[in-house]
Amino acid sequence: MAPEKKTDPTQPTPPSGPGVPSPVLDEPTTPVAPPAPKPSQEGPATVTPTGAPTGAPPEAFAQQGEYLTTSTGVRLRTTDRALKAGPRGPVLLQDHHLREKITHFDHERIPERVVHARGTGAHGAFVANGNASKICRAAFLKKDVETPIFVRFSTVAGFRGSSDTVRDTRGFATKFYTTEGNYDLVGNNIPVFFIQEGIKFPDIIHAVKPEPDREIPQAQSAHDTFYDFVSLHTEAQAHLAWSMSDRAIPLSFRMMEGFGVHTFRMVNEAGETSLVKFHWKPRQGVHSQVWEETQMTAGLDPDFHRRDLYDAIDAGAYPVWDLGVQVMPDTEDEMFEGIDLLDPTKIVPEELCPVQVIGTMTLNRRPVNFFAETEQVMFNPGHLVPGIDVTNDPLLQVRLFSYIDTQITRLGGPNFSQIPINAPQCPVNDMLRDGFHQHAVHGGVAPYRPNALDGGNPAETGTEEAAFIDVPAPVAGKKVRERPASFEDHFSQATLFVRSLSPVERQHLTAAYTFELGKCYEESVRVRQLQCLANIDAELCAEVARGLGLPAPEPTVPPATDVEPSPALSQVGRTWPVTGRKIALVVDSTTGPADIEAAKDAVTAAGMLPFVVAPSGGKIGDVVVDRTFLTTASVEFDAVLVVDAPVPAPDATPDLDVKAGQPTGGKQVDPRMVKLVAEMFRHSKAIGAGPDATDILTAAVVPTDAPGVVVGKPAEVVKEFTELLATHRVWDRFPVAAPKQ
Ligand code: HDE
Repeated sequence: MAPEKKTDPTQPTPPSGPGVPSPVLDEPTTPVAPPAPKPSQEGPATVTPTGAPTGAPPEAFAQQGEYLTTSTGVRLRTTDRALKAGPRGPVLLQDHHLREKITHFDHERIPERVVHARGTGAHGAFVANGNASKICRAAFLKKDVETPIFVRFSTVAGFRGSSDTVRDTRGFATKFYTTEGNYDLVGNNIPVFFIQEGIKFPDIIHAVKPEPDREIPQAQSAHDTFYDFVSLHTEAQAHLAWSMSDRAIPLSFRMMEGFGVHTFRMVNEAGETSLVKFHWKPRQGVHSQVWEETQMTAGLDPDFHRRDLYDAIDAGAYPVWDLGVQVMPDTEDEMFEGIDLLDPTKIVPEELCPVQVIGTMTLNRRPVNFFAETEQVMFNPGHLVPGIDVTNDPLLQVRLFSYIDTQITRLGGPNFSQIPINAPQCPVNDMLRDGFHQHAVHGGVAPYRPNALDGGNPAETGTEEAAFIDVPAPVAGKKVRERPASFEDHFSQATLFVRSLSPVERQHLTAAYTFELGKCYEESVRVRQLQCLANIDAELCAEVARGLGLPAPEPTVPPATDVEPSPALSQVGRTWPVTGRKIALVVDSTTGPADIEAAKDAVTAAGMLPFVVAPSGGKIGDVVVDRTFLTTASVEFDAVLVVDAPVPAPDATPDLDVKAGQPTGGKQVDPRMVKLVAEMFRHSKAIGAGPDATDILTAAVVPTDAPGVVVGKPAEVVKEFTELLATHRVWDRFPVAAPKQ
């Protein structure tokens, strides 16, 4: 137990809460106890796998006591001054604390992940609804069972310090700490993959990572080596189409779907098997940024997604996903409606096989320590529990090898499962011993089987309770380096995806291809990728070719005429809850506090989050200003309501891309506000203005009768916002080119 925090009873409790300025504090001189370690920070188990006490107190590896010590517990008088031969003399080598402090610091970094280096983690819980029990015997999928989980979202290509809002696939990895051991669902936010066989993974990653001569570009696919590879290795084209779509620029981690990608095998109590594909469906909706927003955000707030997730959790707006499965019969050919279920470049459209919800995940706690949890967590698609098994998908098969292997370098040895974030929350009794960073103090003398000296411990379980041997399926065949003929179809699923998009999404897709290929120096690479586009969709190819100033080639494969679009693949056309959407309430220092309160109340009553944005910080009456024009930007909000039109402040930035303080009907308006509104208009976000605030709209060249622009009292505007934001953006405002005749 950590000692209780000491407070000085002679001192009054300082006032706290929103709007109360923080007192300026001196460093306290009375020692106080450190914060209590949370369960996942506690040290290793107090008993060994064979039940012998280890002697380690649970909190052995977190902070204890009130005083600064060395790593071996010796109290220190100071950590500010090195031991020297006289105040002006050289530093003495015998200063143990100095050497320990510097040496530890020198070794604080571990290698970042070879892919998915930049990530953001959160804790939560998964509650099963029991629907899966018909097809799966896993204990954590039984009705009402609640399982602790840890999720890590990531980008694939960028380094650990790269920005959140780059165009990339996002990792969506979930660790379920089940009573039967850890189960890891290590998926992505895109349901197909670039390659069909794991042996090609180093190739695609070498191609997308910064080019080896100059190490540029960072966290981008818009470069020659990437397009050189994907245009030659055409099985990458389906994933590439997804990557060029809005799916690769999500608005928030909270608003992404997740996919297991591969087909897995589930086994029920009766031993019957089914083939399944996993889907995470966000209750918050599936939303993306627009390209210009990603560019702005990457500069204004490179931690945009991380901050968004943690802000939401801190605010109690816990993100929720439903976990669903597409269930397909386990036939000998492992095909469904002509789709090869072992090919990870193919999806099964939801219209052909609906997603059935089997449980719900809520993220409700952020890590206490980023390194200890988010950086040290390790996932492995081979972490399976009884009832869930792999298939022969040749990509998945290689992953089963890679994920353990990489941790040996990354986490410095084979004992990474003992790190608290990775440790299962059920009894562990393995016969793995020793190695770097061994924390368990194993008792007994016989870490081998069979043995009699440790009483036969540990015992093997019956087949029924065991994992990894769920399906004793026969395996036969000649040793060959070949793949099935169905794997040769590289374009039909890209066509399916492209044709399932709404016109505005298609326009974004065209712009993304044109931008990325425009960044390639080599014309031969651009031409080759255009050839792939010709094989996917002639119109898309023609539009991209026009943008590049190159001729559109003829297809080299028969055109896919029988592709049925899958509406489920489009993010447009559905409505979603508006809960938690962020509304900027723009005010002036002269705006009446009652008007601001009324606007805040209307937004809050609609379940959305109001942010008061004013020319300067502090308070207006009793209302706290949440953001100033200096500390925020349009990209932070889903909609703006100009409650009052601010007049230009003396420090208004003069060099904005609007006419600063341009007169509108004789009144000056704040150019920073004009910039914010103009950007939100361009990004097709809802815009509202109070009856006295329309000067801003005029100055921002926003017609009051444009789609998604509302003028009225705050309550009326917010009411319309709830409808406008349900579709996320005002899609009608995007200039969609007329379809070609
Ligand atoms: Fe990964 N992948 N991967 N991957 N992957 C890693 O494991 C690998 C693949 C995915 O937040 C690495 O611990 C190979 C598909 C996620 O910690 C590494 C192949 C999918 C994460 C690795 C694949 C993924 C990783 C790097 C082809 C989606 C981040 C560090 C055979 C279904 C997990 C690490 C986290 C991480 C290898 C393909 C998702 C090197 C060899 C397909 C979400 O082991």
